[in-house]
Amino acid sequence: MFTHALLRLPGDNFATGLTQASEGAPDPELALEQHQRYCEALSACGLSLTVLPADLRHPDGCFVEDTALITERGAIITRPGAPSRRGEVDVIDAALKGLFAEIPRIRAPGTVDAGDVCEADGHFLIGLSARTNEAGAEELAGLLGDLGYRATVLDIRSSRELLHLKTGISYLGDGRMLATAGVPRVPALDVYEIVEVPASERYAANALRVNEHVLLAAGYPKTQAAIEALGYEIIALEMSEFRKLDGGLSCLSLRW
Ligand code: CIR
Repeated sequence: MFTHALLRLPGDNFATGLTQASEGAPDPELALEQHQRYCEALSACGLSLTVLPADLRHPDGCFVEDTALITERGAIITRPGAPSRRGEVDVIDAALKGLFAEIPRIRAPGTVDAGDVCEADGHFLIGLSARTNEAGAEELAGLLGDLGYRATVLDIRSSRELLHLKTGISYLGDGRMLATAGVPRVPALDVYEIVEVPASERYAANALRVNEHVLLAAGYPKTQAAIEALGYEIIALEMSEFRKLDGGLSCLSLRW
């Protein structure tokens, strides 16, 4: 059960964030509106929110999920793979201090974007990607091991369309994993009931189970129907401006 979330507002220079998408520049005002709806959805799920102000030094700063991994047993500060995003961690570290006991950090040369980390009931799947390197994945697996968790590393570097592991999979709970065809079907995934996201809707694979609801990007009817058929209640959210910067729905918050 989640009770809290930490978020950061997108700033006026949001459109200068990193992207490989070719969908045009995002509109910062519309991004702010969509962020507001996202905050309302988390509140409707029962979470208390801390919303940090935008920081113009970090146009990607609203994608807070990449900067820390929060588990029931402790938090870990990452070392983002993109050099322009490294400084984002300091304000997140400061915001989490006092809430979690000792907060270790991933150290150089390791890099980890926590968008590459998918937790499924205490088992952590860590994607090796263009952002998360082997040293980072190993260090993270060790830190999770210290907390008593199991971690498995999956290499997604050949799946070019996946920025992060969670671009392609999301754990719905109850043994169910939402997944696109682009994700390598490694043995570690065999234990889950796979809920397929068609290639035409692959952006919808980054969904977020929050307590009794599933937050899903709006405009992906097949994925929405497949999740609803399993009995979940969906809150559909417009994500167009974040999608233009390769940002998924989960990356806009840290939850605990
Ligand atoms: C980036 O390229 O780092 C940002 N524009 C998007 C990060 C999205 N993060 C995520 O999906 N976890």
